[in-house]
Amino acid sequence: MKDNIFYITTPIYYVNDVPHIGHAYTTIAADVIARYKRLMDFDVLFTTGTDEHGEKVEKSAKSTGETPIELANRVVGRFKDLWGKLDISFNDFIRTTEARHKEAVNALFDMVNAKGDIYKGEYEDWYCVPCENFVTDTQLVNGRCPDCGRPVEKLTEESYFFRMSKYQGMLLEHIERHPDFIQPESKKNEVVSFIKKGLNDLSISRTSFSWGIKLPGDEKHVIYVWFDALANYLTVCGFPEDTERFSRYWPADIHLIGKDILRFHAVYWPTFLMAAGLPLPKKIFAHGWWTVDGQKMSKSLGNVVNPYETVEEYGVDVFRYFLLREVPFGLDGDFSVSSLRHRVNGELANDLGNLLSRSTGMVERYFEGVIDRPERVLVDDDPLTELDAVIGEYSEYMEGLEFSRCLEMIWKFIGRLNRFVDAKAPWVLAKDPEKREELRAVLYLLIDSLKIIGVLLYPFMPKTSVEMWQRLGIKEGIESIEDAQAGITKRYRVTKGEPLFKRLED
Ligand code: ME8
Repeated sequence: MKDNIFYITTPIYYVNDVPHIGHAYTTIAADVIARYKRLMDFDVLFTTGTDEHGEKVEKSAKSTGETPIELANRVVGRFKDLWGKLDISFNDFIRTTEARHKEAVNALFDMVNAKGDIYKGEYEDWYCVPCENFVTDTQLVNGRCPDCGRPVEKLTEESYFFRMSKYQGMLLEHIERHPDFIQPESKKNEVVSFIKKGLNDLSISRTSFSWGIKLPGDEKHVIYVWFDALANYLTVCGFPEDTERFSRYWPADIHLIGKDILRFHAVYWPTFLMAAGLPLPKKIFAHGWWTVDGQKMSKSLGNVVNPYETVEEYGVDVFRYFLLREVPFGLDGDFSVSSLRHRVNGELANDLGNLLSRSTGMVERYFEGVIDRPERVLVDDDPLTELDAVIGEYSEYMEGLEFSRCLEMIWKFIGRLNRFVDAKAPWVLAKDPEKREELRAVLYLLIDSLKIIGVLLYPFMPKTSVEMWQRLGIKEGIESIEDAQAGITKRYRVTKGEPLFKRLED
């Protein structure tokens, strides 16, 4: 077994909605990190799943005339299907209605209870059903939910409470001592000022509906959906039974989430874990939100980007590339077909696609498709002398989740190679029989560079990378960053094939 261990999670998505671009974004980003870590020879646990309990799902099922589990069974298929289409390489898919999860939630509850941090009381406050969140009077904005702006309901009920207030100081101290715990920085600051305003105890059970995990010892209550959902991160790594697996993977290296659910992950979750005496995740990274053509995405505006249709129309790798290239990870971004088209035509079809087709085309034309590694170095201005720097920057950006800068840097290298072709003008060298070895060296170097680009792009565009390798005649799979070394392949047998990316017309 590998010693390098890496555990990354996505949120588990509510089954009352079908998957949209937002869900796809988080999941693709997590996939890019998981694939990168595997290239770096890590034993990766990458998990996703669905959040199936709670009032919101119960209400939604009522409106569609299904039972909650029927609704969940139907919608979970949509998520799994989409992850297949988007080449998401998760290792485990958790549904909160599974028996293993109930066991984990009960165990976590018992640990917190044993600490004396759960007590029975009476709850009265505003509740936002879409957010599954209680809101105090002072948090309301114009009488509505401060997060989503929708109307809230007044709820009074008997409830069990978690002594979250007790952990305020410990949590602040943890955040201070672990500067990477909440990222990006701006989001961390928001969390810190929220905590400093004072943490209340948290109601963690409900009696007003029944779709959830029953509270151990008081079956009238169901466990609050966020207590239930957050525990999924423990369930998937074997908690509580499989202690070997649990100690191997927990704590998680990254919980990747959208900024909308940061408070649950950066305040509630760590305090639950502190109470249970379990280690905290190493990093919680909150990315930004997508708007569409400058507007908030919403069902009523009818502008929700459907990832199935986008992939059908443009291809999976174009979608993956666009989402990670367009917006610095952590900031909000805007989805528009015109900027997608612009990137496809410029960066994918022109810069990368052309480099591959002109390089393989010349090997076909001048060497009947077979290029051998030259014996001597004959080329000046060799772009591969910059390879160490490229790989160094690549790792730095990937570790920092700076995907757009990483891609930008790879494209700088692609640009450098395109300029190298123009400067060397192999079509001129080909006319002079005495320059045959120099021509071979130039073309070998280009093909070798394309192999390396295939490795670097693999986390982002796995299908494209594999296709590039196939065109270069490499039979092995892309497995390790070690594959991004220059000059180890003795012979390439290339085929030019169709353009890698089709240009998109207006
Ligand atoms: O919150 N832009 O599930 P959810 C970017 N079940 N990302 C977006 C987005 C947008 N416009 N809209 C949604 C839940 N997302 C809970 C999570 S975890 C223990 C429980 C993404 O189905 C983003 O990652 O509402 C956000 O955090 C997630 O979808 C919310 O998914």
